Amino acid sequence: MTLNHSNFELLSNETAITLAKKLGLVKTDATLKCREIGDGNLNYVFHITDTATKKGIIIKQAVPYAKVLGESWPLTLKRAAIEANALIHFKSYCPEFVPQVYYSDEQLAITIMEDLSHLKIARTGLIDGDQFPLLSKHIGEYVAKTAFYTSDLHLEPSAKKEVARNFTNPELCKITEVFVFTDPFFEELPGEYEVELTDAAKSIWNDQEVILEVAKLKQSFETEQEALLHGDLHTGSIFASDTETKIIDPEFAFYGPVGFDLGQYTANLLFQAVTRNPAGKEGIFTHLQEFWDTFEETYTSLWNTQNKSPFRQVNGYLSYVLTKFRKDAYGFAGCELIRRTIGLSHVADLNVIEDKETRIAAKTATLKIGAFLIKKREELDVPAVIEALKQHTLPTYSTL
Ligand code: SR1
Ligand code: MG
Repeated sequence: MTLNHSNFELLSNETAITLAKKLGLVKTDATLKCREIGDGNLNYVFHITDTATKKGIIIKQAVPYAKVLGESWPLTLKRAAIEANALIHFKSYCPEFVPQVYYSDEQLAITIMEDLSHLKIARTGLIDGDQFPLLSKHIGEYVAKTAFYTSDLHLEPSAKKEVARNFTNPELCKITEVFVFTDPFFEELPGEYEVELTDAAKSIWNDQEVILEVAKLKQSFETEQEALLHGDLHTGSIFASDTETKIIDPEFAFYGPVGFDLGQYTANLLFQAVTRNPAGKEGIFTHLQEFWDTFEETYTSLWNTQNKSPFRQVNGYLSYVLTKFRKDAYGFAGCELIRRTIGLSHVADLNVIEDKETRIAAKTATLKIGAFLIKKREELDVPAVIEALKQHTLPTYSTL
């Protein structure tokens, strides 16, 4: 469906409040405050709070271009509807890990949802040294449930294809195809990196084994329809506290290979593992192990109790599926480590390191580990990845 942009109007703090009142989502006689708090790459986010009760709501609005790239990169407003539908879909499988959607409007490209400001963005918290003891178990459970319940093992084949059709998301997939799987792997294509990283970047561009494996991973992203993915499951898409976890921002949702969600989360833990001192690294290794253990345990339990496939008890089938997810995931994780280092969209985990020598050493390490994961993905498990991480020590560490 083509949207008619003539009904689109960018909200302001004032019109956001007027809209919330009109929809009955806030009291009309309340004293309300609104702030635009969007710090992501694509959208605006309005946070409205009742100054007396301190209760709030969030209005997220897409604009017809990628905010970070400017109007030169037009982007469908339909992504707002995809995000709202994905939140509703994922919440039906994992109610505790997904925010409540109160209202959405496809023409205005808005989603109005639960205020999560009592939580912290997981990336920020991890950089600050927050432990988030349940975070990775929760994400493991979330990925297992969404991967299983949206797959052919649970949905009737025709129902699954209908869901997949509704989540056809070519423009957002194109961002991933370009920024994650293409540009970072060719010297002549757009990129952004510090000059001191040139040699390390060249060693990726000149490594034909890496480039061939990335071509295979990109093909898998483009062609496999295993399950409905979040599609951008980095630690900036997660709110967390010591007890609670909420996964937000599924505007990149589409039917793709399960390893992509697993790999993005894995890679974003690895940024932390690289930048921390040996003791801090151990905390991240625990997250990594808990994430993978919980994912595999939850997926296995769903397989054993709710799998509708006549092949479910065939010896070796579950193990084949889990092994495929794992191999794909480490490959995708490698691509994410590399694109966030020399591509166009960086991560604070690396960029907050003030000391230049340490920062360059950290970025050199993420490039090397990225290439290692891509090339060795068939042989890896969590202990092998931890061993590889331990070999990268920085000249000075954060205090974490
Ligand atoms: C142009 S958008 C760059 C990145 O921001 C999003 O969060 C996705 O990760 C995308 O690749
Ligand atoms: Mg996002």
